[in-house]
Amino acid sequence: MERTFVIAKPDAVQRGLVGEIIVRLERRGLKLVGAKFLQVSRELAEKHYAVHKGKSFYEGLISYITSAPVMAMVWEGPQAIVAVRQTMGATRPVEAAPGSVRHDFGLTVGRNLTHASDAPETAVFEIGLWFKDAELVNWQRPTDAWIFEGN
Ligand code: DAT
Ligand code: MG
Repeated sequence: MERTFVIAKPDAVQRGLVGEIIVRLERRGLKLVGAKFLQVSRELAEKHYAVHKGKSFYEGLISYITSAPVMAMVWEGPQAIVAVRQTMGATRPVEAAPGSVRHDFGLTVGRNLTHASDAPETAVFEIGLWFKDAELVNWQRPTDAWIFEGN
């Protein structure tokens, strides 16, 4: 089963939307296997967003993600990476599909509420960066047979 890393960013926390984001992922059928509420350090932010270093929006992105607490999570399911990105919507809220989190709650790319891993290698890197193995919970959910089947 695939795992992906998700952040409810500072704007989501400040606006009381953490529960809304969790509800949407739970309702989709994804399974929560890790979660922590934390204030992100500059060091962690720089590692997480290393791929964007040097871009025009980099400094703004680092100050945004470190500006207030976040909820960091790991979600599991078939094709979890693409499924979660779809639930979150396109990077720019005005380009995100109606019904997605970024569409339904956002307007600007600098306050787009969530992060979600974009590929299998990124997911492995980000989960390892934010969580220790012992912080991830392997658990059984009897309803899975009613949510997952084949492809
Ligand atoms: P995503 O978060 O959808 O994976 P990304 O990895 O390309 O998007 O960029 C990371 C974050 O950086 C994104 O959520 C918001 C910010 N960002 C991206 N492009 C931007 C831009 N052109 N101007 C301002 N912020 C931007
Ligand atoms: Mg990204």
